[in-house]
Amino acid sequence: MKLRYSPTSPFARKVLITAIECGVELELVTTNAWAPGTDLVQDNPLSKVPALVLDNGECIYDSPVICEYLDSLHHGHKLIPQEGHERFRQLTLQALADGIMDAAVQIRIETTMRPEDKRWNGWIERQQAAITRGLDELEKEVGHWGGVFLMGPITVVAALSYLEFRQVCDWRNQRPHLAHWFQTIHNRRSVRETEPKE
Ligand SMILES: N[C@@H](CCC(=O)N[C@@H](CS)C(=O)NCC(=O)O)C(=O)O
Repeated sequence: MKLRYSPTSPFARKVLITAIECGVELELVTTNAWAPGTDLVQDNPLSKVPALVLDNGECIYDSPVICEYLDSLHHGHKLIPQEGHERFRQLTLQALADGIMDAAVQIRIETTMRPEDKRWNGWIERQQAAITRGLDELEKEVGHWGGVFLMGPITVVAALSYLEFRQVCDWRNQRPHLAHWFQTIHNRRSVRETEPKE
């Protein structure tokens, strides 16, 4: 299986952590989704990474779908509970952290790719407000995650690291519980070995 990814993408980071937690080996193929004429579109018509190309040539995309697929490949403790309330709690936490990453990526596009005279500050402020509300929700919820590293918290790690990596905001300020949890989780191999790099 080949993962088309970028070492700076928080969505790809989520998949890399998940693969390690599931004990699944992936061949990594660095792909620039923005490169004009990229062949990524043959695998993912949306031209986004991550995209997982299976051995039979089929492609699975959108990081939540890839993670669910990887979780289906092992018989150990599932990162996404298969049924019941806890399943939807994990999926909702994943959606919240994915939303924070989406908003952070939007800010980055707006501030580094869009020509300065075409920037829309109202759009940046809207994304920042969504990130702030999302982080406040995480600070309230973090005490309920327990010691297990399931799909929700995995996505939160990818989101918080990305905010720091791209200096989107100082999320630790005024969020001591989240900061403490993040510090603790950093000792995990899957987290240490997948740090974003330029
Ligand atoms: N919902 C997608 C988001 C993936 C995404 O936005 N990837 C970015 C990189 S961080 C990308 O490839 N952007 C290229 C583009 O938007 O054209 C997922 O969860 O996989």
